[in-house]
Amino acid sequence: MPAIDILSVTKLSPFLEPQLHAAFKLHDRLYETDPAAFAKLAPQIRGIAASGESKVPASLIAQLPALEIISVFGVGYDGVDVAAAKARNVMVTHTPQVLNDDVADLAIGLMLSAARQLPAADRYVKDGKWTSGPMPLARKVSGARIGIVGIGRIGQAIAQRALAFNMTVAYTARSKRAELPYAFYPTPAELAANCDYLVLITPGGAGTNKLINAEVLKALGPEGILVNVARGSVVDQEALIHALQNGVIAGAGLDVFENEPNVPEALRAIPHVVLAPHIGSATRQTRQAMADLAFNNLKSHFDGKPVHTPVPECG
Ligand code: 8YV
Repeated sequence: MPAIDILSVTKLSPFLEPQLHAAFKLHDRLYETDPAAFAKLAPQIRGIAASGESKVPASLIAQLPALEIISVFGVGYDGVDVAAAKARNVMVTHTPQVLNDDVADLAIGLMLSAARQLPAADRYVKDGKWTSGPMPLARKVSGARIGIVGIGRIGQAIAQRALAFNMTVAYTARSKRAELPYAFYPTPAELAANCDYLVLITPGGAGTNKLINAEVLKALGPEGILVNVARGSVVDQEALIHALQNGVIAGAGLDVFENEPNVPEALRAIPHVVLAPHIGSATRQTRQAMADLAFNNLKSHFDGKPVHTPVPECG
């Protein structure tokens, strides 16, 4: 059987790349490095390996007449034009479930870090400032109110952890989930007005673009802290910077940004924000599990078997 040509559209995880190399003929971002070679090869490409941050627009799909499957290494697939893929009968898969714990752990970590000012505390000791007096007092987390924007698999994992901190849990989502024991608010602004920590874990894409705007931040208020482990696109970043600079909200813990990996100097200069470089799923254990799932989706497809985790639109 001739080798199956797969195009990667991202720098692949070291857990995934060797598996793909062993099973397929892998072409790494050829359209960027060698457009002429890509034009020649394009008619043969049968699969795409992408990541959660990858862009797979309709224009790329249109250049690949033999494309059968797009395998995303990540739960989020907002960069993939799923409608264009479906119109061509191209399967799209992702890696749900296996990263729930890691992303939920990081959300709690960022909430604690921003509230208790852990990076500043670390610098305080290392810079020898402790001998001149104590640090300013921080903000309590246990017993406070957490508001979760998006109550899917990861949102529920965050809620579970928050319960262990005796927090009151509320959420907003497209619709109320009757089976969940948490208070539902129909809009992010209403949720923000009724919580101390607003945690974002809703999918990216057009439906949630700049969902968290100046109005929502104002509702969160000067004691409120924003945590984003979703997508940078969910927040109006300019409005957030303005809110942080002017005390509209108290602080933030951010793992995702509008134009990664570029983070504006204005945001980096604010002392009461804690920033992370999109590491929600970045543990060895989880990245291995994601790689196995992303690989097995491709393998099963080309073995003529059903894929393991299609995106809901293709399920
Ligand atoms: C990335 C993510 O996919 O799962 C997601 O949606 O954003 C991440 O897990 C990961 O960083 C690989 O690029």
